[in-house]
Amino acid sequence: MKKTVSIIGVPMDLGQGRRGVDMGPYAIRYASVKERIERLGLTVKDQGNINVPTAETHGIDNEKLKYLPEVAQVSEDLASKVSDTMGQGHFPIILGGDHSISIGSIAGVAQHVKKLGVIWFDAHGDMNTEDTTPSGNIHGMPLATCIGLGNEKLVNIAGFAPKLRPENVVIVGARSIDPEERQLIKQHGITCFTMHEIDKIGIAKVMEEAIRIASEGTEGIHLSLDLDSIDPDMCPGVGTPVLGGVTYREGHLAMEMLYQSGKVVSCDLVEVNPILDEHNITARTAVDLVCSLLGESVM
Ligand code: 4U7
Ligand code: MN
Ligand code: MN
Ligand code: MN
Repeated sequence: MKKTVSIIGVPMDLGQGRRGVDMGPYAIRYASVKERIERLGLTVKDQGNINVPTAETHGIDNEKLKYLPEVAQVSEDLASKVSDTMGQGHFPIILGGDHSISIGSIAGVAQHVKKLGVIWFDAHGDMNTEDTTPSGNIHGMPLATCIGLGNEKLVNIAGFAPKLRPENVVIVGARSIDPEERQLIKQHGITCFTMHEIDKIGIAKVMEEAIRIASEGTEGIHLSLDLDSIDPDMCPGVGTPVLGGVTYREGHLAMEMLYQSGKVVSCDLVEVNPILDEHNITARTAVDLVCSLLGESVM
């Protein structure tokens, strides 16, 4: 595990329809993310926030790709910031903001880790494109974008594509996948462990497999943690909650196993919306989970 962690906030809400997720980075900081990680003996540098345009000052030109120019600009800025911190040998933790920010964060990480595996913890597939999206919201498209599908401007962020090979991508916790996403997941050979597999074979076996697949022929793993993967009892403050999610303990065991793998190089914490939350419990759960990812509860 690297000894220095860089925190990068992205107050992004242009990738989805519900206001408030732009305050996610502040909610996670308020939950003492820096102090908690420092207690693990790591050095933490808060790099501040990436500038994100205000929704009210921009119109929507394309109903199938809402705020495309703005999301693309933020993605470019975030990619270079993440790439800088990777270049300094840091472990970046990117605080969202909606999940569209992973387009930029993964573009930054993949410049340094040429063969990158990804574990995508999410209730959703995030595998829509402009041709399949039911909402036009870009936060439903980042995983498709990273494997090279969909709008060219998004696919080519940071000047190269694709960022990921689908054979090293694993979705965990899914329980709300659109019909066309399901087809794309199958067609491109992405592994998807839904809640069905977690219920049936248990989170330990699922994570063992997930880590194996994301590790095969790769130099590192990026964890993209959408807090709506966790059950709404512990994570009610998300824009698109779905019942029947990963429990608090299952989430922790997954993070601990990722820590033990020694393969994780970076992570996103996304979709925390303090306006929809109850006493900041979603941000607090996010901080608890990231501390487990960094080794808090493994002796
Ligand atoms: B999240 C959805 F239609 N699939 O594309 C869409 F159900 O980053 C939801 O995982 C996307 O929170 C959820 O809009 C995106 C919808
Ligand atoms: Mn504009
Ligand atoms: Mn997501
Ligand atoms: Mn989701």
